[in-house]
Amino acid sequence: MTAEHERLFFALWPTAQQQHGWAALAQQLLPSGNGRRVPPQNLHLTLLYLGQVDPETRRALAAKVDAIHAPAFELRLARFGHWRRPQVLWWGPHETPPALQQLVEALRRAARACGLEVDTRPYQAHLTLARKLKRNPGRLQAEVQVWPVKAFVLVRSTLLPDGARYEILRRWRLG
Ligand code: 3AM
Repeated sequence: MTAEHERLFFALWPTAQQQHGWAALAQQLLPSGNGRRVPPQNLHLTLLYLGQVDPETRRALAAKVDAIHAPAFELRLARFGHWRRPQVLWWGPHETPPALQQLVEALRRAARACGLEVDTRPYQAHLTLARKLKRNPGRLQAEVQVWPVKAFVLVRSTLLPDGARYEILRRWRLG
């Protein structure tokens, strides 16, 4: 790895208004002291984590992604989940919309074609609300949020002492 490598991932990025509303909801649902809530500006739904990518691979990947034609879709954030091992509280749909599943598969194929090692596990759509939970938050409920998804983004992640900083590098429209 060289200094030119960047830590990248593809994601669905909510509007600032959605991010603030959802962060406020997480604050209501999760008592302080149980984990670290994701700050509003960092809330996102990961499509594909790429890891460290060099500039040439990034260019080749962007060209492949330019050729993906995928429809817009609606995502219904309807259930909360707690993963014990990564100590994460997440929000997601009951079922992954087929258009989202196909988009993730197309991104995985594009990344693999560029020589990147990608997750082969079944895709599980989730928006992480809090990390490092000390205990199971129990059953949580909120009004279903319908998220009209019209684009996806490529994001650079920089790990800083007080958490991750995310920068959107590119955006692709859906539909
Ligand atoms: O959307 P979530 O929070 O699930 O956990 C990281 C975050 O996912 C994940 O990539 C997303 C954007 O940072 N991530 C970080 N390191 C990872 C790794 N080595 C990873 N996912 C898979 N493998």
